[in-house]
Amino acid sequence: MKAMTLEARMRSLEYFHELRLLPGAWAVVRVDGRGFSRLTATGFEKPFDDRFAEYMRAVAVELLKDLQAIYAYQESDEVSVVVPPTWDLWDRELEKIVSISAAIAAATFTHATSRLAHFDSRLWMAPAVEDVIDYFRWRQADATRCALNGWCHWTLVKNGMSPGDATTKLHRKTFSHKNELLFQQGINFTNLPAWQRRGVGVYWESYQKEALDPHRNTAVTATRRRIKVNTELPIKGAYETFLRDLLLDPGKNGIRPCKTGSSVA
Ligand SMILES: Nc1nc2c(ncn2[C@@H]2O[C@H](COP(=O)(O)OP(=O)(O)OP(=O)(O)O)[C@@H](O)[C@H]2O)c(=O)[nH]1
Ligand SMILES: [Mg+2]
Repeated sequence: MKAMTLEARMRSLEYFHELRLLPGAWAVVRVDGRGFSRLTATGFEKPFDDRFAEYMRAVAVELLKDLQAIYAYQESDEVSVVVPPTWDLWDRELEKIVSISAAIAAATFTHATSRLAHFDSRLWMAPAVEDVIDYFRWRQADATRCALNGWCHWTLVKNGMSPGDATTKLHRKTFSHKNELLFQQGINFTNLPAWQRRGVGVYWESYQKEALDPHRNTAVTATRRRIKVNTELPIKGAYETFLRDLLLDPGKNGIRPCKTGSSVA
């Protein structure tokens, strides 16, 4: 049998390079800060820090643009970005998607903070848009759960309890128990900023802009699009409707995935 060329043999050992997103599947890529418990231990407010949130939103914006995605959702140290079944960037190669998304997140966060940050990245796939809606309902529920837990934990610690004792006190406690605990400390969970409890959505929106028609020298109204960073996301049925509209008809009102480098007015 004829020996493989060195080129063919080496290429064949790039074993996972053939893996691609399944045809016709929706895909979500989720990046998550690596060891961010340590990274955020000093220099950031607990449980929530406005600057940290800004940096993570910058990560979401970059991923939305670069991956030509429909929607990016950020909570805590993670960002989920959804691409439609027709998406064909990088020939749908799995290795490209996870490595480049992690690199974009790490570069954006590091550039914003001057702290060396790494992200991991993973892929989720499903055949139906309703699965994608469930995915984002799942992440939003996680945001709410983590926000309540974080607020309880750090309120107890700020009031003198050791972190270990605070963890023990909160272990296996119900949602309403934790709400009540916070309330007794003078904090009404439902009055805390929506972005902390619900996470943040990033997507394209259209808007009308006054412009000058240089040929006729008259004022005209042009439709432009820009990135919307929504810190007041709806919840439950309203969030599902919002997502369904966005996912099924991203072209409506000019909201559509953007080619990298195209103009953002
Ligand atoms: N101080 C502060 N910490 C935050 C903020 N947002 C997220 N974090 C922290 O980021 C961490 C995210 O949790 P994880 O992703 O589970 O923990 P991790 O240390 O990053 O671990 P791996 O992801 O497994 O590498 C938690 O410790 C959060 O408290 C914030 O606004 N302020
Ligand atoms: Mg993390």
